[in-house]
Amino acid sequence: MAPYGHYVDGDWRTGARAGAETFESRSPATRESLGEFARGTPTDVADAVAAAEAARAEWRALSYIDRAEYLWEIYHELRERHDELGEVVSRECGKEISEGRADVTEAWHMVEWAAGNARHPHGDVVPSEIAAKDAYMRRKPRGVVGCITPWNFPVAIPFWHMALALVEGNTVVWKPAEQTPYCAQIIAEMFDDTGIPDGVFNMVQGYGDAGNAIVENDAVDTVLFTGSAEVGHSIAEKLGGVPGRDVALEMGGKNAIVVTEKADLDIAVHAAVMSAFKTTGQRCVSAERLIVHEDVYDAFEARFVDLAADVAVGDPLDEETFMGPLADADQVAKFREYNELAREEGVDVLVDRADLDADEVPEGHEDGFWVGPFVYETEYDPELRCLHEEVFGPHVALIPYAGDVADAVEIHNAVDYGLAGAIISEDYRQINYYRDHAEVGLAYGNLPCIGAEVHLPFGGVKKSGHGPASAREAIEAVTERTAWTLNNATEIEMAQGLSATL
Ligand code: UN1
Repeated sequence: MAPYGHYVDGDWRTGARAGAETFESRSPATRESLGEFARGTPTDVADAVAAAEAARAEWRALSYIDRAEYLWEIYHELRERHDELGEVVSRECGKEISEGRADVTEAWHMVEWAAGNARHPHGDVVPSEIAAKDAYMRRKPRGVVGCITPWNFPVAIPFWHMALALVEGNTVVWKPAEQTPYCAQIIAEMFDDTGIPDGVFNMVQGYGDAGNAIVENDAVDTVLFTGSAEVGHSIAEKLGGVPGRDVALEMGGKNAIVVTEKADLDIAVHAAVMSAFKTTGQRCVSAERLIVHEDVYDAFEARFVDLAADVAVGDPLDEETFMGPLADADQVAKFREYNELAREEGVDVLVDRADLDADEVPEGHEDGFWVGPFVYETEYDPELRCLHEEVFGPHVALIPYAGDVADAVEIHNAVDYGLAGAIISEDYRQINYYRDHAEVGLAYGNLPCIGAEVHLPFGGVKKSGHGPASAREAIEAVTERTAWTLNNATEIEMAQGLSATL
């Protein structure tokens, strides 16, 4: 079978222009192949950007409603094929099946929100300071939006980026993650089926060189990126100061949950397990630090450790599984490296399931990237790298604290990242203190720190982000505004009392 190709200017491109090289998608659970894909080259990206540029005028001339129609078709397809696509997600990126389905749910929620915006367009009308003038802000599409998306939400995150960008009148060039090209292929087929005008939506499969070609192409007006801090910061360096080119970055975190002495421990344990182990710790919002008051520490630790020792690792397609495999060999290597580092830094290891016993690995899945939780206890120490660097796996530190909520929040904030965090407490004063002082873009009270709602701005502060890459405020990244004033009088009257007499 010919390799799957790119979708450029309304055509599937699998021929010579697709480049000679191909790559394979393999399930992280079984290593079975999900298909062979053309590896995009900078030339493919240049063609896609040229197509997107050429399609701009026609697309922006359509009304919001007409543009949204294409997205509504995708919305219905995502809903109709929800379970089938959820299974594809689980097969390709290893998330257990309820999370595979949730990825698709999140995608249709986002499409619904963005397409729904077409019936609820934003705008600002303000009175002019001069009676005979009208003043209002007009939003216009930026032009070509480049989207670079990760493997951990292979269906939802592309729609975070693309749905609003398209409804707002931009054309799109998308480079999906090289780990999940099959999900990307299905999404591109959905766009193709809608009959969206050629060049409005383009997808080039491939690796970092293809992503980089998007970043380096001056005709791409805005780059929306979700992924590692390393890549995100390099994009920021390239585009941060370039006038006329915009960027919204959503990167990692070293997220924490504060469990105070006033916590309901049922909620605390539940929130911690969900936040640390769902998606095998591979959400950018996953918690890797649990900061627990000394008065409840022993009780919390006993319960959390029991669950971590027992949490069901297994076949992602099995409904009983809580944690699927890690995504690839690099993730496994990084996870083990940080576990080793934590040991070297002198932590007290409480659970180490990094090398699963043979009988814990599901039958027929021996080649998968299996790991279980690694949990340790340590006093807070600003020198410990394991407490400050993101691992992106089920690597969890329990950090006891004494004193009041301000002491916990100090530890919570003592990292370069600022994506997500939570407080578990029954005391509203503690909760309010956390709300006001936690240095994160997504803060939760008595909840896990995962599972954001799609209509809320998603993004971090400090080294975690730069402008929300999705939802409400992403409108800033995919549009530009004109302040428009219109004179309705027969004479000119101006602000600042400027004389308009000749
Ligand atoms: C990510 O963590 O990479 O809030 C994205 C959540 C999801 C999105 C997470 N809605 O957990």
